[in-house]
Amino acid sequence: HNRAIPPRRRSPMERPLERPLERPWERIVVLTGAGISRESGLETFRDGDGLWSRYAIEDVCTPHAFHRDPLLVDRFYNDRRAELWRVRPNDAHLALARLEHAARAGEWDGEILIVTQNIDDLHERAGSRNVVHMHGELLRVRCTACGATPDWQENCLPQTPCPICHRPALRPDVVWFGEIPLHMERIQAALDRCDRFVSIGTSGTVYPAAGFVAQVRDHADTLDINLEAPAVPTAFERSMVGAATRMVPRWVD
Ligand code: BV8
Repeated sequence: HNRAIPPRRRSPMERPLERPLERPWERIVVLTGAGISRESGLETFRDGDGLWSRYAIEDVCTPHAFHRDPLLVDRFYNDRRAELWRVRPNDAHLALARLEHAARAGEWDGEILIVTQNIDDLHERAGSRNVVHMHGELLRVRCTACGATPDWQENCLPQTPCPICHRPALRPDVVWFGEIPLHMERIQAALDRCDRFVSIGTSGTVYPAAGFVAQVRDHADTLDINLEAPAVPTAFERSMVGAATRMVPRWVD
């Protein structure tokens, strides 16, 4: 049969969600960085007014820093944890949650996994459930004595006792420089099978996250959404330059 060549596979993002897609399953991995939370009021790291303009990485974001001055590090994370009560998800977080909901509701044949470098809970508060925090989470601490990882909403100090073993051995449950990122097997499996890789609000300076696009570009469409145009050509095929709250809903809807 000289069947007509099927139309170019079009992504649900190029087609209104209201029409169910006849195309095969689409797997999307979205990598987010601090830029997606910027318009919610959380600071980024490397922008002019970012965290690294006031703190040195080696003072607050390495295991040695915590060993040398645990109080300084605890206060760095306590301040950022306290910020979470003053902010809420923005239209970019909400658009990604809408996309996941549409997949769960069968409005398009696809699945979306958010791999975030962020330690805030704004994706979850926006309604996303398929979220992996590769650098840990602010709202959890880890006991270096018994290994417990209790949820944690308030301040944590060097003398704060672990709620499980009661020893003063708690640390932020985040991945510092030189430490191994979390959930790497699940992330790698999702990257290996994705059709589309979208990076939102990250400077692409920290590995292994910064290396994901090179791993997928032979088998997935790649898109970078950032407030600024890339300074040098990147490995992304396409980019959308603008604020996440404007660009992400446009991409999703
Ligand atoms: C690892 C967690 C091995 C907690 C963070 C020497 C010794 C040891 C390691 C290394 C070494 N040299 C290199 C390394 C590797 C190192 C690394 O990459 N270093 C860099 C500096 C070169 N990486 C590591 O150590 C990692 N571990 O390699 O272990 C391994 C590897 C693979 C498998 C197994 C083992 C661990 C790194 C994790 C560090 N922890 N944070 C915390 O949050 O405090 S890093 C932190 O910065 C973030 O988590 C994030 O990952 C990183 C980058 O931040 P971004 O999110 O990109 O934010 P940034 O401010 O940089 O950029 C914001 C962007 O948003 C900008 O582009 C801006 O234009 C844009 N933007 C702003 N506003 C908006 C916007 N976009 C859209 N809309 C807006 N409104």
